Amino acid sequence: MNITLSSEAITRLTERVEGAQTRAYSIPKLTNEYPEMTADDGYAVQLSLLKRFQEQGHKLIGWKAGLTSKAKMQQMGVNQPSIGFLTDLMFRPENSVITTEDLVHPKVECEVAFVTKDDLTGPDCTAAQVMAATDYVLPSIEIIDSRFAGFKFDLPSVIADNSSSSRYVAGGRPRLAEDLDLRTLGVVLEKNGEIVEMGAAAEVMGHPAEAVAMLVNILHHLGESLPAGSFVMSGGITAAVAVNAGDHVIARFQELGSVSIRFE
Ligand code: OOG
Ligand code: MG
Repeated sequence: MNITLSSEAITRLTERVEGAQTRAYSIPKLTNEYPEMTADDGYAVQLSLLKRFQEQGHKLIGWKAGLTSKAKMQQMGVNQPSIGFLTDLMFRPENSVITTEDLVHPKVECEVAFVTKDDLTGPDCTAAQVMAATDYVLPSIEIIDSRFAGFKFDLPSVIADNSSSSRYVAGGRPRLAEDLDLRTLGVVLEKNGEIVEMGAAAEVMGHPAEAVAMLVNILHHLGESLPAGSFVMSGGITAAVAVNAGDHVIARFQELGSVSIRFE
């Protein structure tokens, strides 16, 4: 790990990100104050945030990979993937209503989610190992919400902000991964009845299981592994779409059914 921040700075930044996440206000990106900050510094803040949430009773449900498709990297101007943690308090049931007052400037993404049945560990985890350890896959919508002003950030800052994680919804029809061709699996994203994005899951690193393998290898770098029973989101297939109060979003996945969510 290439850590340049002092432990005092990590604590300060953890508190700053926690305040912005829990009270929904935007802050300048962290590299304005710490220009030398590295991606590993970002992970040090992210893991300290996770520890804080766990001390408050939040349960770790799994992890998500982010910036795993060209569409997402181009949209955000960051050319490397990142990961973030997912807790029970961030989960929302299918068809439920998400309050935008609790969020800064939410966007939605359609992602293939994996539920694992065996432990996975890096540093050399492969997509084949991920497929073998997968119990089932299911369609999901991630609601991301950068806490940085203008939704603009760089890699160290976005990692510290838990890779913009805020809410996630899963549902549709869970399927065995081996029964599907996860590369050619299509998705259409509709907002208020209009198609706003579409793509195939191969947009995510050629195969979404590659993104999960990469996530496991980053976890190893952080001294962690992925236990059996984890819920993992593999990253937005298309660009993310901004949503406001009153919007209704539905992600229609080939083979996996659809997932929908409303905003108020
Ligand atoms: C970072 C999170 C990206 C994804 O699926 O690519 C992400 C961001 O774009 O704010 O969750
Ligand atoms: Mg995402």
